[in-house]
Amino acid sequence: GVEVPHYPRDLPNILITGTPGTGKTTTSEMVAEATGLAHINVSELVKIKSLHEGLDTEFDSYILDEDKLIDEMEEMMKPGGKVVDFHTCEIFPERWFDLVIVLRTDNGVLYPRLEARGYNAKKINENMECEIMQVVLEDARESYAEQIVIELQSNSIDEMEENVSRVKAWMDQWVANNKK
Ligand code: DAT
Repeated sequence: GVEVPHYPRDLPNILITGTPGTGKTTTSEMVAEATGLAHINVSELVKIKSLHEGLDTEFDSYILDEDKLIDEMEEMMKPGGKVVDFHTCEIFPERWFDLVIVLRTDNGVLYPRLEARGYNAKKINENMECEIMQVVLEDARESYAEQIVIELQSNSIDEMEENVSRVKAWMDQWVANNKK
């Protein structure tokens, strides 16, 4: 059969995804702090490296150049040890990730977070609908092995701290299981 290239990793790669405002960046920074993994904020990377085809003025967001983004990230992902933060999960190669966290936030909590960001009404509505329809969770379940996709509630600071502890515990276990 065809041999699929596989790059063994000394450390895992974790994807933290979810609708904008669910707490990906804050949680990822805390996970990086707690575990020593390197945080890759994909939205920032897209902006800094111009991995886009300009601005979608209607939604006030960048039109992603997926091929450029994947090329840019491939070498970073190979050795492992990354916590990747992005609102879209189905564009990445499945083999990159050992754990996929989908953050979830209740409507009444998410709405004011999006408002506080100064998003326009169209962008708020788009993101609220995304969360209500569980778009990211369903995309994650379609794109990755069932057992690596974990849904976590992110409504409060307590929940966020609990989520960070869970990811840290998961990582310690991964490292113990993968010791050479
Ligand atoms: P994202 O990266 O998913 O867009 P963020 O980390 O920038 O989200 O968080 C958006 C805002 O909401 C920010 O002001 C921090 C706050 N926040 C996020 N998760 C939270 C939580 N679980 N409890 C309280 N506040 C939270």
